[in-house]
Amino acid sequence: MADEEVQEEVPDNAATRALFNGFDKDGSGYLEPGEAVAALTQMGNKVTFSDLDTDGDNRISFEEFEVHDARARRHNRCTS
Ligand SMILES: [Ca+2]
Repeated sequence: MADEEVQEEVPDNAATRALFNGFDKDGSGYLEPGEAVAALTQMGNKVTFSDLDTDGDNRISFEEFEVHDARARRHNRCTS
């Protein structure tokens, strides 16, 4: 039987983390270019891989993804 885990306060970025993990098919913690295609498509192709890959290492870290996602959320709030 699993120990009951203490539920810490859910961080604000939990939804972003879940989204990121959904795209990170191999669980590497990064979105490789092939995985990022699905993410970019879902974002409506308004951004390119290089828009997200701000440090140019050819993969999207959660931090890079989160920055963009936060920006997209702000944008959605403004336009809805
Ligand atoms: Ca990167």
